[in-house]
Amino acid sequence: MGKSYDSKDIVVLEGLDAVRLRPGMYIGTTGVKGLHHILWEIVDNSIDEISNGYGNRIIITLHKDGSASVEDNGRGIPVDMHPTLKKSGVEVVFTQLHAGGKFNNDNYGYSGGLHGVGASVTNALSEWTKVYVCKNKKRYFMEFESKMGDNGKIRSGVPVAPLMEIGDTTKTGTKVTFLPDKRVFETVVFNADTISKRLKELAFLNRGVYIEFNDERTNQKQVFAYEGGLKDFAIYLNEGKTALYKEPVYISGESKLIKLELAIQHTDTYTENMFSYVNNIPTTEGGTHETGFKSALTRLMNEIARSEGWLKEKDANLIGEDFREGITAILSIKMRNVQFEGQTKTKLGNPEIRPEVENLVYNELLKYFEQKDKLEIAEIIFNKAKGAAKVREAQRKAKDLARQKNSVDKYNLVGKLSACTSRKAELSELFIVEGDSAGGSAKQGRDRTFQAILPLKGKPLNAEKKRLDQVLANEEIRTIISALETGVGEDFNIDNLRYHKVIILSDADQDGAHIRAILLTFFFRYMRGLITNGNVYIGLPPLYKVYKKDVVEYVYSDEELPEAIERVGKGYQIQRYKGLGEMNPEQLWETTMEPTKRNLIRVTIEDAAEAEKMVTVLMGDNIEARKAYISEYANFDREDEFMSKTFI
Ligand code: TSJ
Repeated sequence: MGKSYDSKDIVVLEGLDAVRLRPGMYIGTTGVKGLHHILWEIVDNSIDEISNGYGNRIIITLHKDGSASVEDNGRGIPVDMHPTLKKSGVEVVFTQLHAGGKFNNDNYGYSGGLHGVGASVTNALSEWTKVYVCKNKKRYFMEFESKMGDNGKIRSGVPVAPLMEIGDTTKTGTKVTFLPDKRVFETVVFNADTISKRLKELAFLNRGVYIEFNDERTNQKQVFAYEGGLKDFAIYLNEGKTALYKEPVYISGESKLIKLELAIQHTDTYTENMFSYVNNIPTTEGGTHETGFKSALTRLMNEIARSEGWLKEKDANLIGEDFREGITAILSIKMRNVQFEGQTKTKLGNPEIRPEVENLVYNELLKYFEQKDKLEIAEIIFNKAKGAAKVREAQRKAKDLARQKNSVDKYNLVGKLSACTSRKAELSELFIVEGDSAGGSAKQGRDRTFQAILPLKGKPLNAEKKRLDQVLANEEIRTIISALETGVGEDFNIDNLRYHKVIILSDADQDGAHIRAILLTFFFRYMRGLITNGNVYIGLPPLYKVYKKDVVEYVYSDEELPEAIERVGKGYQIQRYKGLGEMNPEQLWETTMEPTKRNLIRVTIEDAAEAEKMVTVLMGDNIEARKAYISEYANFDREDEFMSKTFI
């Protein structure tokens, strides 16, 4: 061994020592994940060799002593001397720390060149590494070890001896065995399930590769080999589901920057199963390649649908999600200079890849569907998407309505509705009271345990001839809807009624009658169940108060007035109420709200229909009908015929 060898060696060794000093920098963690990482560093090299077209089999073996072997039938790691480093290719691969060899930044190319990436990291974190190469009709061997140096520090991955020729062979290939260092890892026990799962994935991703997995600890052997590659992957992922077409769609292609493969198969399910890979690494967070694929699929499918007449001119394009309902898609690209982003560094960030993938997928997929009998697959996919679009549209409508209802629920009520304390709907009453001042008296006079008060400011709008959304837009109406909790229109559900008595309390004048009519019209049209179920009442305030000292009688109609005067007797006084607002809270309670004394009229469906007719005429566009109605029913008072005379 010459001096120059030694001095160069020191530089290299310092490099590997850095790996042992900060393993996290190179393998992320020294936990069980890091342990497997150093295995994958080796496996990846074999996969690379094979996906470049050299060899077709890999054998992974876990030995009883805790070591692991990876063997392939590729060309074998170069054994010739590196002209400047004056070392064999094998030694360079295992002792030279690759520049930028940081964790999860596997920037190696996909077609030849930078083999051996990561092998030095595995070597640095192993107690020993043994390398066998079959090449040039010869067998070669080299061994490395990490052992205590004179300075008391461990020297990592030091060659035990230079590469040696140890025999003859007709085969080619590489076999690497390494023992993960107990002084580095928290655990040195490989997990067969983890390895088996990843090997299976690698076998799907690399069509034609034969991967054998031997666990000598348990004497278990598994073989993964898929002639169909990604196609088989899609079929495997869709096992147990009903595929909408038997053969997965499969395309592959190459551009300046990437090599690409894609398999898709739709099932009768509704979720999107997208799996993407860059250089065999899963990109679970997606990235620019996925985006490119999705754009291509959406654009192409819409274009085919138009040219085939599946989408008519008046039809809107379907959206991406429609075409991906029930899809199982596997996208695998190979590229250089990968930039990973995202929370877990599993998202492809390279912006230049998006158009590259989009164009490739668009062109290849177009070619695919142009083949004999393949257009019907496009049609199946389109029909599935059309179903998705229909559901999407229906859901949007339902959501809009729910949102509207929701806003009705939350809107306006603060400070307006004075709720009652009881949650028992059968016992609860809602007074809809005309005017703020009467509303105020009602709030003070009520029995708050079961009586809720909702004052109405102005006239609520005319419910006639208005579409539901316009009706809902009215503040007063929204307040009523939200207070009742039944929903409105198609959503009306009497079971959710919050108050079993809904009592309209308006003045005994024309305006009051009008407000009643409008409210009844609204209930008639949009909450009819409220009326047919007998929950709507008209509250009757007294017309007169006849009194003398401590004798008081309230009179609710002109007919009753003479009898009342007689009962009170000589020296009586009469007060005529013009509106609810003239009564103080106690009087309102006593005359109109107190259940044993008040007069309520239960509104019948005929009453409501009549009210609607009146409102229709009075507030509609037909001026002639309006005039005729007014001249016939000029006097609006409580005797209006839309009210039944049923007192309760
Ligand atoms: F990780 C590793 F480097 F230690 C490793 C590499 C481990 C294993 C199990 C296999 C391999 C490996 C490397 N398999 N095949 C190769 N091939 C090459 O390194 C190679 C062979 C020939 C040529 C050439 O240009 O002739 C180039 C390369 C990179």
